[in-house]
Amino acid sequence: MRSSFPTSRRQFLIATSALAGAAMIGGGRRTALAAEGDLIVRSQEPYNAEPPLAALVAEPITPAKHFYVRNHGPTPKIQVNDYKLRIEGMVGRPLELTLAEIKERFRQVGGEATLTCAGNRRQELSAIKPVGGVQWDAGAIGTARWTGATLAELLRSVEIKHEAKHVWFEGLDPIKEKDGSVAPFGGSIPLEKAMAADYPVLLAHAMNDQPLGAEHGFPLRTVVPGYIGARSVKWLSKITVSDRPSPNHYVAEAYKLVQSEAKDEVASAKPIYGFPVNAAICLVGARQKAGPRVISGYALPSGDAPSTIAKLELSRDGGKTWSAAKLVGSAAPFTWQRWTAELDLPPGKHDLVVRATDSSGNTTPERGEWNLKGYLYNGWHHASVEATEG
Ligand SMILES: Nc1nc2c(c(=O)[nH]1)N[C@H]1C(S)=C(S)[C@@H](COP(=O)(O)O)O[C@H]1N2
Ligand SMILES: [Mo]
Repeated sequence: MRSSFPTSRRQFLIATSALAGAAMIGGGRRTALAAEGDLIVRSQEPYNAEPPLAALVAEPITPAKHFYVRNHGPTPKIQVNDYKLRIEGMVGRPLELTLAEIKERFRQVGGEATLTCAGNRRQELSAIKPVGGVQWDAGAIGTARWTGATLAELLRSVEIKHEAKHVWFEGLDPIKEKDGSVAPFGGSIPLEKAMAADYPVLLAHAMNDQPLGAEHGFPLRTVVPGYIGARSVKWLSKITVSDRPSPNHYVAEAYKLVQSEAKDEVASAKPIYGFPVNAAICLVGARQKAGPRVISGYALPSGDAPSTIAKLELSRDGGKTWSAAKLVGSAAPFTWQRWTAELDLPPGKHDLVVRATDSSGNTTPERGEWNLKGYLYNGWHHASVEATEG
């Protein structure tokens, strides 16, 4: 029998009550994450890790053990019984909710969305001119099925004042800054995005139908479809409705495209919200026998507006000639799509390149634009392969 949701598998659906029950127990254990070797650790404190690229594209939904972790500070250990989410600011009725109340009072919605770090592929940007920060390969990206209440429904229940324009998020992780001060990680999104009815922003307590793991934000995080991962705040403790973007360091100073650290330049640059169109080659060995083989990777439509991948092209001669690759599975906005291509490589060295175009007409550029913090690299992704005789 055909699925009763032939076109909406990847859309946001009302979650089953079984899940709401399952998510009450467990969670917060590091065992939900990886054994050694499932992730490549980029830094131990704070913990930052990404999967090997071949593992990343093995499945359409990234299992927790292969889901990158991007932490700015220590992972807070939270007792769910002590946990409360506070909603304040430009609201008629400030509110404090336990996790159980968030699950019981609001409709539970589930859907797939890709998270990607703004610093994904920083290694390649660093190759143009070195930048600081976690030196990510192309694995700081993953797609999960998230479940929780919608931010929009929660905000409607607190009566937003008419001058409100932005929604701030604050986490429970104490981050030590260079100047010695300690402050929580924060995010911020425009109110319009917070209220979106399609592809809603979630207050997620489950990832792939399991309670969030400790590293991924247990017990609750935001998931903002289409936006850089930094806006999907983990260990969420506070939501503030305001007429301006959050003054938190990670909104007001970090996560901006700048060429220098000059105060004026940083202050006037806009915070990054949507992620750009992107594509990477993931499964191909650096040395292999000549002959036919299948290679694969991922492509991500731009998150600025609902889009899907329209064209995925592969070159085996460094970008001189291109042919279309095959997109795998169903397409959905704000979600990656995997691709495969069959190649019959003659002996010798080959410079494989991939580029993507989305349905809004955005195309990955030959070279990404250099910026001081190394964000949003989306230049054509190369993989060198040496095919050997016999
Ligand atoms: N509280 C808190 N939330 C956070 C972060 C953090 O350090 N602290 N890192 C952000 C960044 S930069 C990214 S890319 C995503 C990563 O989510 P993940 O670790 O679940 O993959 O979480 C975001 N939310
Ligand atoms: Mo990130």
